[in-house]
Amino acid sequence: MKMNRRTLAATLAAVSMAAMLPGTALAQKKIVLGFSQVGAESEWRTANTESIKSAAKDAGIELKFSDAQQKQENQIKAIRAFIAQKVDVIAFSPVVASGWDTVLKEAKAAKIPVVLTDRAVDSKDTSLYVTFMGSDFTEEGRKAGRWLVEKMKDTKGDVNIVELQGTVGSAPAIDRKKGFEEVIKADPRFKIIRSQTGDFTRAKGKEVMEAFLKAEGKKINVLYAHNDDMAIGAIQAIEEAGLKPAKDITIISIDAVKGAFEAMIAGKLNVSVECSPLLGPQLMTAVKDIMAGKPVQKRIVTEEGIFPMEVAAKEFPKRKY
Ligand code: GZL
Repeated sequence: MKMNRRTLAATLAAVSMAAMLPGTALAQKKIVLGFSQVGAESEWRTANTESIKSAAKDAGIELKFSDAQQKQENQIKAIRAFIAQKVDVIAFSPVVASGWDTVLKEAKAAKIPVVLTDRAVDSKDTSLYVTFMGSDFTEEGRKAGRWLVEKMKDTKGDVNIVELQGTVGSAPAIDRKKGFEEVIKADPRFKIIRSQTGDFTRAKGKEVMEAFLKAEGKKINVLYAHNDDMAIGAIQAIEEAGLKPAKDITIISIDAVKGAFEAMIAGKLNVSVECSPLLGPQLMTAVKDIMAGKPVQKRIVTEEGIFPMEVAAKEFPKRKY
C-alpha cells in the first residue's frame, strides 16, 4: 500500500508524539546513573551530595545513590551492585586513591562507562574511566602556602606549623600536603613540627589539635588544615586551651564552606582556599554526552579562588554552598 506524502507525515508525527508519552513502549528510556559517594564526613560532602542529587533530578536522570561511610569496601560493593543492576553509567568519588583496578576492570568488562568525580584514582590504566572531574588539590595546597609566605614576609624567626591532614591515602590529603610543602620549602624558617590526619572531620580535627597543643603549646604559630571541618574542630581546641584562634595561632584551611565564612566573620579563621563541591551539573552533562556517544574531556578541572577573612563578610551572601 503506497502511503501518500500527507499520510506519511501524519504517521511520523503520531509515532514521535507516542515516543514522548511516559510509559509507552516508545517512551525514551531514562538514563540510569549509579553513584557511590565517600560518606557524609564534612560540610563539603553534604553540599556535594546535594549538588549531585538535584542535578540528576533536573536532568531527568534516574540516580541510584550509595553512601560508603568513608569505607573503600563499601564503595567496591556498591560499584559491583551497579554492575549487576546493569546501570548505564557508574560515577564515584574514590575515598582513597589506590585499590580500584579490579572493580574498574569488572565495570569495563560489563561495558559500563565510569566517571570519577572530586577525587582521583592512581590506576595506571586510564582506560578504566572516561573522565576525572574535580579540583586541582596540589594547586589548592600551593595557594595555602603562598598565602602564608606572604603573611609572614615581615616576621623574623621560625614559623612553626602544625598540619591536620585529610583522610590517609586520599588524593586531596596527598596533593594538598605536596602543594603546600612545595611552596614553603623555599624558606627554611617554615617548619612543619607536627602532622597527623584528622580524617576530614570536626571531631577528629579537635582531638588531634588538642594533642598538638599538649605536645607543643605556645610554640605553634600556624595551623594548616586540609579542610574547614577539621579547622573548625581545631578552633574549639585552641579556645579551650585559652588561646585566640587566628591571632595566637594563624589558621589556614581549604573548602570555603559556610562554616568557614562564619568562622572568618567571627575573626577565628584567617583564610580558606576554595574547593567547589558543586559538581552535579558537570557530572550530568558528562553522563548525557557519554550516552549520546559524544567525546568527553579526560580531565575537567573546577575553577576556584581563595577567601581571606578580610573579604568574608562581603563574599558570604554570594556563596552557593
Ligand atoms: C575535596 C574533597 C574533600 C574536602 C573535604 O574535593 O574530596 O573531602 O576537602 C571532604 O571536606 O571531606
